[in-house]
Amino acid sequence: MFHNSQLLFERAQRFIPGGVNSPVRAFKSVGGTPVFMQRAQGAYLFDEDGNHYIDYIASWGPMILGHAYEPVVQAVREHVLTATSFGAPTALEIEMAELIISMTSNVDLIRMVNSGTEACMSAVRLARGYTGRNKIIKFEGCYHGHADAFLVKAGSGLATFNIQTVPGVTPGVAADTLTAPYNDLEAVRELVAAHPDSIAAIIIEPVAGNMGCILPESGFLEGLRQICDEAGIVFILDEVMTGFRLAPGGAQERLGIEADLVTYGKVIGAGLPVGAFGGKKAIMEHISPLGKVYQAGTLSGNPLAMIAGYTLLKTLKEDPSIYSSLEQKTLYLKKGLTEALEHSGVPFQVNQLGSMISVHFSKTPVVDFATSAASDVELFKRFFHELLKRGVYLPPSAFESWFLNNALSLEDLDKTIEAVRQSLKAIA
Ligand code: HOZ
Repeated sequence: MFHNSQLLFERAQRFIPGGVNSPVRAFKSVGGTPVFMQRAQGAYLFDEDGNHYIDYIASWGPMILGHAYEPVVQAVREHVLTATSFGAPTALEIEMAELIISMTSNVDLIRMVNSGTEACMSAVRLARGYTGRNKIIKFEGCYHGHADAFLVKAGSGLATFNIQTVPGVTPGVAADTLTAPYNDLEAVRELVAAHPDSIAAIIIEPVAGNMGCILPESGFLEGLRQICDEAGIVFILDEVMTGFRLAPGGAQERLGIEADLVTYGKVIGAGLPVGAFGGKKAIMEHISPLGKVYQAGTLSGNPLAMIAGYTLLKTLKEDPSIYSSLEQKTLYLKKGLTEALEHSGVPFQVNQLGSMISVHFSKTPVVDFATSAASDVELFKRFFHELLKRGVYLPPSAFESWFLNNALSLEDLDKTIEAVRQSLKAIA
């Protein structure tokens, strides 16, 4: 079934560390051979062995309307003939910035970068430059990309591979990153009290997607907002996963919360490499060339990435019914999953908001990294492989959110639910 993938993986490992260009893809935590993909269309992935899968990763978020969404493909096709990169300003970058700003209530200025990592790294540098302070607070199990400052008690691949401290991150950098459990306001208050006038920023995924999907408890984000206001701390929402996914205005709109700086990635590039950070003018004006906080990039604002992202975002802005459709599909899946899981008798939790959802095999509610890590990861591995065999592609880790795309049909969801039933029977 995976013959060609196996051959490709063997070959890949000769030239690429671990055979992959991003660790979670290696299937190391679920075992087996990573599936090498050949093409994707709508809700489906097609691999190198002629198998196809219903996709619940959506490239880890970007493909919100499904793969090869025709208007994006068309726009990229047209633009590639004009230039692939100028390294000079273009009118399209203004269109993109105007569109993003029109979709958010509190972004006055926005700077395009090439990835979510770059966006978060730059936002933290800006917060430090703006406040003149060094420390940041992040949350255990949250992942803001692989910049040094974030690789402390991080989620995603670090949770997947149980990497507690990362060689290469200097003790000095790590000491400037303070951590608190997700949903624990009191822990944040204590950190702020213990480090007066030293904390530049609090950065958080407003809905965590890198330890499975974890929702903020009522009042948690509002509490952080208040702490930031009281202590002069820059509040950064990492909307790399949630931006333009939970609502046209992201988690800020969906949850009614406003940050000082926001970071974007994934959906903003429609599958091309894009990130962005933006926010209040008074802070953003400290970025070079207006201010001295330096940040730059040869491919930033790349015309192909801009036209892809612009075309997708415009569709999302003009047709908000996409969000209700996505939510209905996700709720339908949630109901089917819940019934199948209840029937199987395994302990489970299904966390969901909008089109983000995940299953933890656990008796106790999953509200932070400790409760996520306490779930039955061995069972998840078997569940993952049984579903893969049945043509359903989940994230190959218990510590990642699933992302639905709007190309999924009710038939796809029914097939998935049936595959879940059969998989649970097989692993019982
Ligand atoms: N950072 C992604 C998971 N949260 C994984 C990216 C990838 O492997 O493509």
